[in-house]
Order: sequence, then C-alpha cells, then structure tokens
Amino acid sequence: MLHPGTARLPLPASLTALDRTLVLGVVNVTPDSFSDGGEWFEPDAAVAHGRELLADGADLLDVGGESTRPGAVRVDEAEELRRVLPVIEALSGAGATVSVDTTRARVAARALEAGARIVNDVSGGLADPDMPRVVAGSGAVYVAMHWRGHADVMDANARYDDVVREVRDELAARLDALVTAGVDPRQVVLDPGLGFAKPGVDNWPLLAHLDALQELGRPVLVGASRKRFLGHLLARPGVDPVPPTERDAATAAITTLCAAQGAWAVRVHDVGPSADAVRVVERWQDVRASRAASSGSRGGALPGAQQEGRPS
Ligand code: PMM
Repeated sequence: MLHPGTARLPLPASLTALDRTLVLGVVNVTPDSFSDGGEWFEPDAAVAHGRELLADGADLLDVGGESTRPGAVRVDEAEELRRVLPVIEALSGAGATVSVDTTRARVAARALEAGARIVNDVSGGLADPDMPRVVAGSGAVYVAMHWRGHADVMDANARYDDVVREVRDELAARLDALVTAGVDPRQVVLDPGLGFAKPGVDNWPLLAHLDALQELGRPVLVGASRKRFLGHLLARPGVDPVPPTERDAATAAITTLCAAQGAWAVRVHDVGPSADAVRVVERWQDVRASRAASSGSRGGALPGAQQEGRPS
C-alpha cells in the first residue's frame, strides 16, 4: 500500500512509491534562525549541509533564506534570492527534491525555475497575494502553513479558545481561497504551524489531533523540530528552555508520533534519528496490518495478543 498522502502529490516517482512519512531536512541559509542560525550561511556550506542531510536519509530538502523566528527582522527580496537561488540550483542539480521556504511569490517563482519542486509558504498565501497565481501556474506542491502574521506580530496574535478547531477552520479557509484562486487542491499540503502564533501549550493538542487537519482531505506536514515548546518540556533546574541543539531526541519522538498518525512529512534539522523513526513506524504498521488481516480471517484475535516468537 502506498502512503496515501505522498502517492497523490505531484512529486518524482521515487518518492510517490514510498509507503511512509517523508523527512524534509532543513537547510537554513540565514544568519539568524533560532535553531541553527549562521551555521551554513555561505552557499557552499549550505550545499554541503544539504548533501549531508541527504546522506542521513532526507527525502526532501527545504531551503530558506529568511528567518521566521518571533521578532525576526525581514530581509529584502534581493537578499533572499541571493541566499537561496545558488543553493537550490546546486542541490536540485545534484538530484535532490528541493522545497523553497518563502512567503514571497517572486522568490517562489525564481526558485521553481532554479529546480525547486515544492513551495513551502509559512503564511499559507496570506503574506503575498500573488502566491496562489505562481503556484497554480507551476503545478508544484504547495505547503500552506497556519499563520497569523509575520514574526514581529505573531506573539500578539496567539490567542485561542479551541486551538485545534480554530487552526483547522483557518486552514480550511486558506484551502478554499487557494482553490478559488486557481490552485489545484491536489497540489496542497497543510501544516498546523507549530510555534507560529502558538504559545507552548497550544502545540500539544495540534500534535495529538493531526486527524482534525487530515479531515480536510489533504496531506499534513509537521514542523516541530527544535521548537521552543520542546525546550520548555525538557527544562531542568536552572535551564528553561533547554537550548535548541538539546531538543533533537524529543524531535525524533515527535516524528514517531506524527508518522504513526499518518503525517505526510516532518520538517527536521537533525535528519538521521527522524529517518530511523519513520522506518520503525513503517515496519510497526506493516506488522499490525498483516496481523489484523490474518486475525480477521481466523476470527478476530486482538492485535498484540500473540508474541512474535523473536528473541527480544
Ligand atoms: N517552521 C519554521 C520554518 N519553516 N515551514 C513549515 N512548513 N512548517 C514549520 O513548522 C516551519 C517552516 C521555523 O523553524 P526554523 O527557523 O528552524 O527553520
């Protein structure tokens, strides 16, 4: 059985044939991202980092030239293009399936010309009214994330009565608007936007209820990697939050939970552990499915009621 999300997206056959959650490795070409700012700011270093992520098991690479952390100052379009285009060209030229992380339609258009196959827009089309036209004309995959404003205002917009219902309804409205503007719904992936206008506590219900977003009929991408709500979860005396680089094991645990819920992809900085996690879930789900099928034909033994007979 193919992964229902991946199989339906306009992506290379090597990916659509996979029956598991995909791993999207982060290549931030920025001096100021919260999690890895400045580490791969020069194009050559960013390309080398992308290649490392592929070797670690990334299925896709997400190249971004503008930090979206709360309070971040916007870069201008020319600078964003200068940062991302050479990296996208080099990585897609080397055979990677590349996503561009941008809210600007013109950056998206140039990135697609340079070889990107996916536009990852953290504003879900709200930041640039021309984005739906560019996406519709390209036929590319479009990740529409839940968003309530740029980094300078997002914390002020983080109020919810029922975060799962409100995020689902706001994403449903974005999907409708995109389709009205000419985007084929089969291009669209939805993302709850963890950490974007979401206080720590509001991220957990979204993670626990990916099904509420999946009800909208589109694949779901989750970006939990190294985010602050994990830093608070892992706090220890005198250290709250723990620093981003100490959040990778928790990120991989979240990848496991997302894969078990059928997420289309996870966006992560430390690719290896998440790549392992999705393979564990794939095997676990295969065994559950085949045991359910055979126990159904034998008259309904409970899944897990028998030992596998393997040494532990
Ligand atoms: N998070 C960040 C940037 N881009 N894109 C999507 N689709 N979803 C996310 O959650 C997301 C994103 C912020 O993280 P970073 O600064 O470490 O890249």
